[in-house]
Amino acid sequence: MGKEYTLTLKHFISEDDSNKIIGVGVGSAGCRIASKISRFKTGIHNFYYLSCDEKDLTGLNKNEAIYIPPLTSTKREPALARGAGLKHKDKISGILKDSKVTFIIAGLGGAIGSGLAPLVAEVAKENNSLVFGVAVVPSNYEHSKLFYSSVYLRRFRRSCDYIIVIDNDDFMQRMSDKPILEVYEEINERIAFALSRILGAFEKEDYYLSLDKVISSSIKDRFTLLTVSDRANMIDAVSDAVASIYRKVNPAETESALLHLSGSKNLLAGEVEDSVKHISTLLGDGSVKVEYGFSVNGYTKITSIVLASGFKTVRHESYDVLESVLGSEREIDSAPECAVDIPLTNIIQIE
Ligand SMILES: Nc1nc2c(ncn2[C@@H]2O[C@H](COP(=O)(O)OP(=O)(O)OP(=O)(O)O)[C@@H](O)[C@H]2O)c(=O)[nH]1
Ligand SMILES: [Mg+2]
Repeated sequence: MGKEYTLTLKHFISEDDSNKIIGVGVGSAGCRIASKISRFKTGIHNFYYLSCDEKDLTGLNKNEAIYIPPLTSTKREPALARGAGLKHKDKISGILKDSKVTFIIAGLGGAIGSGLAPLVAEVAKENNSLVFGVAVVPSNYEHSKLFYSSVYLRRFRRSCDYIIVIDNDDFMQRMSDKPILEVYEEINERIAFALSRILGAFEKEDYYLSLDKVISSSIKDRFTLLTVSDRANMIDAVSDAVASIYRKVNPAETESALLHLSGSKNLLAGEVEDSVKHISTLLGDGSVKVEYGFSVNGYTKITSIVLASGFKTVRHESYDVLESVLGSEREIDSAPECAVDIPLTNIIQIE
């Protein structure tokens, strides 16, 4: 394993550039989650919201809401959303021109997030930004979404420097008896809270992780998973967050892990130490370095947030049957397909 050279935030950003960390929510889920994250202190300075659906942008500040008119009002497909994005690439480029680090948040499996998020990542990279993709993948029961989410998870990963996967199923199981919109609202709050703690908890008494640590512990071209669990007992909360990792990847591939614990003022030093040891025995080959942080909240339960990196594949990639048949080396069309509306005036009909 042994990384010879570790990248840190300083490689991408100087102190003067510290307002150039940008968050972009794409599509319905992406916009909702990004808007929740914007209410926490995270070190992300500006948020933008991008969609082909005006409903996703209602109530947002005009300068932050970027409407990408759809190519057609009747069909919803990722390729059409990508085509619409390409037509308005200047709008996307405009918001990203000074970005040094870009977080792109999208739910995959629908049309807009799947089609536009990889394009936004490509544009951010063209502007020399370091790009984190935050991909929320659909629950198992959403059969109609799984194929696209699988295809576009791979596309999104290729377009980003780092990709963080969050599984709706981790949260759904615990909230199955509530109305779906309330469930999403609550999941979004949990995701925003988890990301804010991982990126830096900013209260005086907190012992924090940071974007710097996220960068130095993330493995390029590998998947990173974010899992969250709330339990009365710290070890249970950690075990539960790790169990979510086991359900999605081969845990032996873990190369690094960040652990954040949040609970009442009485987090015990011994329990924190046991949790860190526990996680290092459950993930990787026993030599994984676990960095940790903790924060205090008014909540009686303990929240355990784990960011683990190094996975060659995640379960959600396997819903793409073509990939399973052809293998990862071969693709039917390696270019990202997209629909464009160019008038074909120069084509002469041959009798
Ligand atoms: N966590 C969370 N997941 C959501 C939410 N809304 C939708 N999802 C998930 O994200 C996936 C993509 O859904 P949307 O974001 O609604 O899709 P879209 O990108 O807006 O594309 P369209 O289908 O064309 O509207 C879905 O399969 C759901 O699993 C949300 O508010 N929170
Ligand atoms: Mg939508």
